[in-house]
Amino acid sequence: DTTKAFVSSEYIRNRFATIMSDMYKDEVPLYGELLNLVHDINDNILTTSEETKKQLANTGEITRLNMERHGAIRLGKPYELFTMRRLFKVMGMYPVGYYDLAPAGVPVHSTAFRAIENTALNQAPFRVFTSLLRLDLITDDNLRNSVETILEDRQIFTDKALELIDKSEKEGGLTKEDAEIFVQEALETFRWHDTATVDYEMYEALLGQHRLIADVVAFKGPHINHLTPRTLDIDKVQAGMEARNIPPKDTIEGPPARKCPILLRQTSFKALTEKVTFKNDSGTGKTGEHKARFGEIEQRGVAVTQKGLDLYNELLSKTRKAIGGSPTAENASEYNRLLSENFKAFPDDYRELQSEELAYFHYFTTDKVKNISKDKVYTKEDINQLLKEGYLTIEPMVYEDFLPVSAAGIFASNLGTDDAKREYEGTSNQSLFEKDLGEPVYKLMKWYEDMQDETIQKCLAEINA
Ligand code: OOG
Ligand code: NI
Repeated sequence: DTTKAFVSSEYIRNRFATIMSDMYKDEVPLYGELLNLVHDINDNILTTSEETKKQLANTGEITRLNMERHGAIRLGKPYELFTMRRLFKVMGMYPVGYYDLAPAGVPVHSTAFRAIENTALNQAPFRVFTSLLRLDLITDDNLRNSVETILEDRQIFTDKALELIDKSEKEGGLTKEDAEIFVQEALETFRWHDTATVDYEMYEALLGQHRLIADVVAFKGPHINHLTPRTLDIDKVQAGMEARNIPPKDTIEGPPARKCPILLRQTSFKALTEKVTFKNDSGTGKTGEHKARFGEIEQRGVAVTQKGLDLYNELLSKTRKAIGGSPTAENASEYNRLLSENFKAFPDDYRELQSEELAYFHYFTTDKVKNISKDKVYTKEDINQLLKEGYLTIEPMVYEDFLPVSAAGIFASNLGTDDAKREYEGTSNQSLFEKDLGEPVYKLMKWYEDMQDETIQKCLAEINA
């Protein structure tokens, strides 16, 4: 029965990413301009740098570059997180990592939904940074109760989307026809609504607690708050934004510019001020303004090991301490100078990052292995020697995930500076998050470790054959 053939989750994911991007371009035209800028800069780099091109071709990333995108949503209650997990699963996206943003002044904890196989990522790289509001961090009891009541009644998913999630779970996939209905129905959840579900007084009360709380609670659904293309040179995009009248954030989050980029660097354009109509008793509605939606750009570098991440965190917090916390417009250039200075302690050479076990790599055999001496069985212990003698080469493994301090900086720059100064004492609560999610998140480091190991084993098998 050929009519019952299921489409792949990569197909559904790409289809969803495409219609989401189209919707966002329509809703936020500046995002479309940002995409053009990023594509121009990427094309330019690919035509001028053979090395970058070769590296991206070897790891398979070249195919995904221009479709690469992540987005973010903020959810209000456990049911929404639980169901969002099921919705993303239909698209082959799974929760990877746990990010606690409370210490950085944002009352949420988060995960990122994404593909978990390298080939699947290269075919359809779309991912969604997903945060859940932490009601336990709302200090005002009355307000917390109101928030719970408001959220209790809200249903962010359409009936048809829920029906198709069930169907996909029961039957193991969706036909092309169902998949098309599914992505259109799922999209409804991410759409912007210019009418709040609360009256002006409640909106102000929520805002008074935290701008983020107003953004989550006052609306019908978790509107997508940004989409993020990947660039090969974020400094060029930052400079290019001003030239195209796209207002950039003051500083780039993450590590400084390097010869061998590590982890993730991000910047954004400032959130739009949008007209909102509030609910009121007579139904006439009062209008006001809300800031939530923006555009972001990311540049991805090599994934680091736990040792590398510890060093990264140490150098970053040393820099932040020196300027007294998060960078501001006033101290941005001092911050950038200090950051570059401090990061001189982080080796900037792939072979050195490899030998000091600071980063993860894909391993490949070279032509030379044809002539390798076969009088022993090679093991993982021999890897460094094989590299040195030219039997193996490495390519950096791209970091596919997020950084909590950077994420908080992105939140803060689009929420207003007052909120950025706040600190929550609340303890991080991964087990509660996983209970609400309905399953544990995938362990971030293990994912890279396993993938690196896979490429090493493949090389050894080839050499020992
Ligand atoms: C999410 C901010 C985090 C990133 O790229 O680190 C994020 C949000 O503003 O909801 O998207
Ligand atoms: Ni983002």
